[in-house]
Amino acid sequence: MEQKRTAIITGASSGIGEAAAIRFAQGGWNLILTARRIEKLESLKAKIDQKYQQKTWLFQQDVRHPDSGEKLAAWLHENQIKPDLLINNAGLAVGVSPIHQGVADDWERMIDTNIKGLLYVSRAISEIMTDQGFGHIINIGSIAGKEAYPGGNVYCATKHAIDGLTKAMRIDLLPYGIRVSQVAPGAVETAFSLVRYKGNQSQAKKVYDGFAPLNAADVADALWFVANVPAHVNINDLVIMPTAQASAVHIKRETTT
Ligand code: NDP
Ligand code: 8X3
Repeated sequence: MEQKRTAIITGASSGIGEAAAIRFAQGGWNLILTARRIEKLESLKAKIDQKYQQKTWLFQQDVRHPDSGEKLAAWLHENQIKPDLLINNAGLAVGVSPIHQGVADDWERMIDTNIKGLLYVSRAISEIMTDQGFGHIINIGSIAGKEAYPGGNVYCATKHAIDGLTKAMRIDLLPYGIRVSQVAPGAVETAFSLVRYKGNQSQAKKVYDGFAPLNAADVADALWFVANVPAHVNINDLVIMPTAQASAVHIKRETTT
């Protein structure tokens, strides 16, 4: 019988991470799901366990802690789990202030989560992958990592960092046969905008007004594709956009008057 493959998905308690967990469970992969909100992960696991036969483990972590990656690696080691795939998905935008009115705490949350958190987890898991001699890392970038837009400043900078890091990680891990990919979505309707607008529902809702954004399952399907191409193929970079969005700022909205 073919060995089931195992994916680690960070930020699996909501949105794209949650949808990816469901997509990979449906495809028969074992899962290690991480996030800060363990109760959300528990209800997702209950939903997955009811429907699918694979194994799901939960690991509570705040990726901002410098030892977040090492703790996860130690847990994998204790449980003798060899990860085939790491999806670096945990991330957020906070605030839309222009640079001259920026809020240092917002900047720190984004830099600490999106850049440093991804580094801490990747450092530890890529070392496991180089030791075991196989693995694949998919970083969730963004259209914000390809372009800049008004009020996007630090969030865009963090996603540009992921764009650059993905290329650099691919070079460092080339000798070990470890694949490194980026999936970079445009507008996806999740809790993302609610977090960005600090809980303001009406501002968050406006982001998706008048057009059909991506949903989290669309991105999960793209992740599934990137993870399941033949072993000699690597998708370096997959930009996925709503049909109604041509760039970070060009969105075709239907107006209701
Ligand atoms: P959600 O807000 O729905 O999900 C974000 C996830 O990240 C949650 O599971 C959250 O879990 C986790 N997370 C946030 N901070 C931390 C932390 N410090 N430690 C661990 N986990 C954390 O948004 P999305 O699903 O949309 O976002 C997922 C990724 O996709 C992000 O990297 C985002 O930048 C990216 N993206 C989103 C787009 C969009 O339009 N929605 C477009 C392009 C990229 P918890 O709070 O439980 O810790
Ligand atoms: C999220 C998409 O356009 O808000 O990364 O930056 S956008």
